[in-house]
Amino acid sequence: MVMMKPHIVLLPCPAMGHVTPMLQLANRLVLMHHCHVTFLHFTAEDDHRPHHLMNLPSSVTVLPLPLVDISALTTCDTPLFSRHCISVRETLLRSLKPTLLQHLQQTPQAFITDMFCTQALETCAQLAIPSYILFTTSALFLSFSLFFRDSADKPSGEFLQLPGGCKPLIIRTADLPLKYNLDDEWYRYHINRMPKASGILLNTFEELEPEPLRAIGENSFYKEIDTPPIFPIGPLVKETEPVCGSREECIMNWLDKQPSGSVVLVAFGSLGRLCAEQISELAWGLELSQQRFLWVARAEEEKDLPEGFAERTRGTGMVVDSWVPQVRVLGHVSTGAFLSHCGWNSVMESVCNGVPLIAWPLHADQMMNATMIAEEIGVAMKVKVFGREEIGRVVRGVMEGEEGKTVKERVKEVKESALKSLAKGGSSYETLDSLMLQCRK
Ligand code: BUP
Repeated sequence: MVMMKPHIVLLPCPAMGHVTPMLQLANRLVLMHHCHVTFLHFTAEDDHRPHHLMNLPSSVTVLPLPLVDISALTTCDTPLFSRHCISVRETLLRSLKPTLLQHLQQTPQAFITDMFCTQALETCAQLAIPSYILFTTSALFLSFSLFFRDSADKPSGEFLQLPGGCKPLIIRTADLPLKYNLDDEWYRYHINRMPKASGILLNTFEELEPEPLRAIGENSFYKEIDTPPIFPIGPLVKETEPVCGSREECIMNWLDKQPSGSVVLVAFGSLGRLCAEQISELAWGLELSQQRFLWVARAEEEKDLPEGFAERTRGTGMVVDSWVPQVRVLGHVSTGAFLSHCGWNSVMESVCNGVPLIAWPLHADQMMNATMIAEEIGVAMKVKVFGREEIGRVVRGVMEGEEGKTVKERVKEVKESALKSLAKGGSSYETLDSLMLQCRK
């Protein structure tokens, strides 16, 4: 009997850290789970297919959703995240249903929306399409978000306990987002809408976060607040990445000339910005560590580098302006560690390439990610006190110290379990496969 290919529609939020895992999910659904995929994407110009969509399998249908003008709904005081959320909301309210009605001949078997595009859940209900959410950070952060979704007060005390699986999940209050989760009406809005979905897909895997996953899946607390079933299907990480243009070629050529495992990649994600003092301390810290480095800085940050830094580190360090092919750099034999803000994609990419992390979280989920990967999973060392001595000590510790050896061994083990989980028979592969089987019915 010939089985029909399930048709899955994907909707990523327009931000690099959200589009990347959704693209990877599209690849996996087509290449490994025999699905037909329609990939919606927000665009400023409706006839333009952005560069990052070029690597999708040719069978994927790409549909643009032109972003609507929201100038009448915002003022110059509207925070950036709210502006972003309003623009997504207005576009979805006006364009999603007509776009689906115009382009889809038959009802798809499932619609997977980003965690920050939950307005799509109503459209799916109106069109009788089963809808799922892709949550793009850790299961631990999901459990925290669900637990505190109705709470108005920041918890006091050094630690807080979340309902667990076998044991409670313990979180440091110091690791809560600075702009506390629950102060942010948009974050709370999307988290509160999760029960409307048929399931939540997570960019993590069973072997990496067994306790948080068990907690959300089994603890009665989460059932009582109508948390839908969860599906850990990660890591959703690019397997290859092209080198684009002479600037990137030059970076890769420099890496080719460095000794194996000798370079620390330093990068703070698509949104991370350091202040002048942080730039200066980081530069001094890297010098003190006496390690080779490849530092992704912004043009405006480079002016805050200490005087003479470029001359003193010539040959051993490279500061590059704005962007590197991060996955490719992490996969390069010369890369020995990753000093990172611990955005969840960066964590997953580092782990999948067997590269230990030096954790310097900045905001949002990053503090919780950093503590978990350093203290629970053991693939990172954390910069605990801000300052050049500590940065130098931790960087050197990971690259050369005894503790670094343990972290390096552990990250190789976790890399193996990540690869296993994605292969046929592995936990993430089978979870996604059985979800697709369920969708076919
Ligand atoms: Br910087 C940089 N090249 O030079 P995260 C980042 N990236 O490919 P964020 C590059 O951006 P959220 C660079 O590989 C990763 O896929 C990197 O995502 C890529 O952090 C992505 O790590 C960054 O999740 O997103 O950007 O802060 O706020 O969603 O955590």
